[in-house]
Amino acid sequence: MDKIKELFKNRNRVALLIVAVLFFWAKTMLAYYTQFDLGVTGPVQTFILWINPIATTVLLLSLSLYIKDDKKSTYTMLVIYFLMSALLYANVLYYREFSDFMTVSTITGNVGKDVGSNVSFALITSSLAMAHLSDFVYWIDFVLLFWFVRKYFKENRESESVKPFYKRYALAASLSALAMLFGNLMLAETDRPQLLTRTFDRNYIVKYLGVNFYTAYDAAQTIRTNHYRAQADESDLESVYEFTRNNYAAPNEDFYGLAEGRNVFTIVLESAQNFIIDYEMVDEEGKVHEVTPFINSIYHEDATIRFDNFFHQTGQGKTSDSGVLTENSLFGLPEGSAFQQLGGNNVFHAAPKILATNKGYSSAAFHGNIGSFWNRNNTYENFGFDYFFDANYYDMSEGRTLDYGLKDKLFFKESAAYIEQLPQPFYTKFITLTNHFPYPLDEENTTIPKGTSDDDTVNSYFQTMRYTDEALEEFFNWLKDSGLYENSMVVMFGDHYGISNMRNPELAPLLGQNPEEWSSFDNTQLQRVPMMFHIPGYTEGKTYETYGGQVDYLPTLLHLLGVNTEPYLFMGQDLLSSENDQLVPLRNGNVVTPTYQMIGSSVYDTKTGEELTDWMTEEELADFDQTVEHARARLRASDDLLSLDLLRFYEPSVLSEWTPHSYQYLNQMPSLKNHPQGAESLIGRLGVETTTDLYETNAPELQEPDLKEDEEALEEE
Ligand code: GP9
Ligand code: MN
Repeated sequence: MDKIKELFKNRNRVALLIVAVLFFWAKTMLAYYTQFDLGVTGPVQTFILWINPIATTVLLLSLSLYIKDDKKSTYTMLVIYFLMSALLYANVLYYREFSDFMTVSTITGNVGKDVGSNVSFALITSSLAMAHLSDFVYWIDFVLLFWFVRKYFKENRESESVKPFYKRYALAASLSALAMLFGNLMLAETDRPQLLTRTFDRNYIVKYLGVNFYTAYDAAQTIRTNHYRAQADESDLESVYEFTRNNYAAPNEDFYGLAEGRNVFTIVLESAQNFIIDYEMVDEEGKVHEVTPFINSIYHEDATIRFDNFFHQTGQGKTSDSGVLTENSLFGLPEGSAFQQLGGNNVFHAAPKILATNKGYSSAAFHGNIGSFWNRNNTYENFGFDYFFDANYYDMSEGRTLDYGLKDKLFFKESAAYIEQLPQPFYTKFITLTNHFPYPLDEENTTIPKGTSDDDTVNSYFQTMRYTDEALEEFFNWLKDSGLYENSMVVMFGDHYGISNMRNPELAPLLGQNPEEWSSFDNTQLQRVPMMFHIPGYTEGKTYETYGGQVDYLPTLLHLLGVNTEPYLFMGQDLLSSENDQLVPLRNGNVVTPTYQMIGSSVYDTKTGEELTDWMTEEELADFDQTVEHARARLRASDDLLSLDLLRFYEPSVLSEWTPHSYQYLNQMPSLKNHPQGAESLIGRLGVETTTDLYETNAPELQEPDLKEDEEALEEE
C-alpha cells in the first residue's frame, strides 16, 4: 500500500499507466452499455465483458515504458492512449450508422465492390454525421490525462525523488498483461468454443475480447487473405476452369424451365436432418407424434420433387457454409467461415446476380438475427442481394426471441409485409432459427412432448422442429391466401446436422438402432438433410434417390428456372441431369457414392454399411480410390477459387450487365418503395394497400392480452 502511495506521490509513469487504464476501462464500459448491442447474457459473459478491455490496454500502454527518456516515454504513452481512444470513438460513430464494428477492409476501402476507393471517404463523412455533442465524454479523460502529465512534468523538474525507470517495470507490465490476455482468452473459449477459429460475429469478438483485440485480429486476418490473394493471377484460373468444364452436367429436357418465371422462396430449415421426414416420435406415455406433419405433407405432394440421399456439405461455417454452397455452388472453406474471411471482399457469381442478369429477378434475404452474424451484411452485398431484412426490420423485443433470434412464427409473419412489396419475379431466401441448438422453447409455444432419449438436447429437438413446422404451415397459408402461391416455387432444405455425432448414440434407440453398434458409417448417414422443390400445379413429383449434396442445389434450381449454367464455374451438378455422377464429397473429406463410402480411411458398402477394405479386390479398390480422388478434387478446386478470389479474373458476358446497388441494407425501405419495377409487386398488382391482414398465426406473442387471459382462465378450470 505504501509503495502504491509513493508511486502516486512521485507521480511516476506507472501511476500514469494505472490512471490511464482506469480511465480507458470506464470509457469502454460506457460505450459497451450505451452504444453497442453486444447481447451479453448471464454472469459469466458480464464478467468477461468487464475484464476484457484491461489486458490489451495495459499491454499497449506498457510499450511506452520501454523508452528510457522520461519525457519521451510519457508522451508516447499519451499518443498510444489517444490512438486507442480514437479507435474506440470511431467504432462508436460507425456503430451508430451501421450497427456493426469497423473492419480493416472497410477502413482501407478494400471492399471488392465496384464502388471503389470513395468508400472510405463516404464512410468517414457518414460516420462523422453521427457525432453527438455529448460525445465529449469520450475525450474528457484524455484532456484530464494531459493535464495530469503537464502537472507531473512541472513538479517533476523540481523534484529530486523521481527515479529513472528501468526495463523491469515495462516487462512486469507487459508480462502481466499477456497473462491476463491469456486468462481472458481461456474464459472466452470456455463460454464460446471456437470463437477465433470460426469468428461467428464481430459483436462476439468485441463482447469477449474487446475492441483493441478485435481490430488486431481483424487486421491479421485481412493481411493474411490479402497476401494469399495477391499471389494469384489469371493463370491460376486455368486449372479450375478446366475442372468445371469437365464437371458440367447438361440439363434434363424434362425439367429445364419447368418453373420458369416463378417467384422463388428458398427456405433454409435450421438444423433439419432427413430422418425427421415422416418421423413418428413416441412420448413417455407411449403416444405417437408425427413431428413435422406439415413438411411431410408438402414432401409427399405430387407437386414436389424431393431427394432422399441429399447431404449437407458444411464445415465449421455451419449455416454460412450452407449459404456459400447453395448460392454459389462452391464449398465453404476447410477451416472457419468463408462468409467471415472472404465474404466482404471476393467476387461471387451467386444466385441473386445470375437470376437478375438472366431473368430480371429481384432478390431479398430474410433472417431474424443481427445482420453482422456470419458477416452476412457484407457477404450478401457481394452475392448481389438487392435487399436484406435482418433484425433491424423485425420487432426483436423481449419474449419474441430465443437464443439466436426471432421465433419462426413471428419471423414469417413479419416478413409478409416486405415480401408483398418486392418486384416480381423475386428470388428470396428465408433462414429459420427456432430449431437451433440447444433447442430451447418456451412453454407457450410447445405443442408436443419431449423425446425419450437420455439426452435433453435430443429430446428438445423434436419440440423446436415441430414449432418450425407450424410456422411454415402458417406461412404457406398466407402464400395461398395472398395469391402468391400459384406463381411460385418453394424450396426447402436443411442447412446442416442438428444432433452432433457425439449425441448420435443417444439418438440411436429412437431410430430403432443399437447404440452399442453405432459407427462412423452411421454418423455419416445422418448427414442427410431434407431437400425438396415444391412447384404448385406440377403433378409428376416423386422421390429421387440420386446421391447429391448442397453444392448441387444451384445448378438444379437454375435449370428448373430455365437458366443456362454453362458459363459459370460451379462445383456441383444438376441433380436431375442424366449426366450427374452422384459423387458427394463432404467438407471433412469423406466421400459418399451410391455404392461405396470413404469414411476416414475405411471403405463401407453404402447399401449394407459393412466395412469393406479387406473384401475389395485390388482393382475395385484402385477404382474407388480414383473416384474418391475425383470427388476431393472438387473441394480443392473450390478452395483455390475462393481463397485466390479467382472469379475476379473471369466474367461470363451476361454478368457484365450486373450493376451493383449502392444502397445500404440499413435503410432500404425508400429504395424498395421506389424500385423501378415496383408496380410488379404483389400489392402493386392487386392494387391493395397490404395483404398482411390475411396472415393468420396462433403465435401466443401476438394474441390480445385479454384473450390470453381468458384462455388461461379456461385452462385453470
Ligand atoms: C445465426 C444462425 C445460426 O444467424 O444462422 O447459425 P449456425 O450456428 O447454425 O451456423
Ligand atoms: Mn444453422
